[in-house]
Amino acid sequence: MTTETQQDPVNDEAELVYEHLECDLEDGIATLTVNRPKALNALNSEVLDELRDAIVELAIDDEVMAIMITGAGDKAFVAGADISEMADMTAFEARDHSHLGQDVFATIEACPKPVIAVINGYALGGGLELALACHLRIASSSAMMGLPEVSLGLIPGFAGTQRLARIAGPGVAREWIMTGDSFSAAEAHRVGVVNRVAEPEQLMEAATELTKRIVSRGPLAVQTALEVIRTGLDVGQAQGESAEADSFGLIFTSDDAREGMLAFKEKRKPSFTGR
Ligand code: DAK
Repeated sequence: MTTETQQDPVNDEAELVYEHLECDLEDGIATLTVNRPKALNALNSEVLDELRDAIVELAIDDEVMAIMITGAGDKAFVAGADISEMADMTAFEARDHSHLGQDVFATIEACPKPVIAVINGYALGGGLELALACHLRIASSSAMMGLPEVSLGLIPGFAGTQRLARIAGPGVAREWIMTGDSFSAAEAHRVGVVNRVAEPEQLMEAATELTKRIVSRGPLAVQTALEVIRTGLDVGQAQGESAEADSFGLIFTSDDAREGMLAFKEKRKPSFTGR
């Protein structure tokens, strides 16, 4: 493990420092940058461990309202799982590695705060699987995406077979996975793999603007909606609707719901507290 704990001289609080991840916080939005530019930000075990630590930490940080994940440099978001690390794995090691990636990405998907993938270049293999685990995806118009594992004689191992089929439908998933082809951001947008596309020089601004809009809404409502959507996708529509009704009732106990409806009646902007 390369993570160490350092003292933040300003806040006098412990903060995590990572070897392959940068973490910045501005206006309640944490930006996590995967930083291995020499390997086009490929995900090795250390990066995966660091990603999980960072998400767990940010999820419980009261100052953090949302998280954006991107890649260092202007060439790649993440060019995949680290092929050099995987090349010599035994079958058992490969299965453990698959479980590691699946577990880290499940942690991202289950994060109660909105997580937005900012795809600034290649998002291939494990890189696209990382983006698919995020709640929203915004891509640079020059980004290329795909699941090229079959070109290496492999299959996606970090839940890409499952998430791509759920996000874009089984037809798209089968085509992308069986051909191993790379697709443009425009094509990814057309089939629903990414939510939005922005020009490269406007990508961070567009992603921040979208994230700020989400952060301005009732935080409890946003978190609850995320959870209900995830639950419904796991258990099916009937149980999902039951979870929705329960959560709808529960959220009426919140100050935010009272404030939101009162502000509407008083024709003013609501002031949410997340309580
Ligand atoms: N892993 C390791 N290194 C990588 C990498 C990767 N995925 N992608 C790029 N690099 C390294 C290159 O080796 C090169 O390093 P040096 O040779 O300079 O030391 C450096 O990054 C720059 O790359 P290039 O020189 O190749 O740059 P180009 O602009 O020419 O090409 C490229 C960019 C993205 C088209 C090309 O690098 C490329 O094709 N990269 C590989 C993309 C790829 O196939 N990605 C999917 C990886 S497979 C599983 C678990 C997980 C998975 C599968 C199974 N189980 C455990 C069962 C997931 C698999 C994958 O993600």
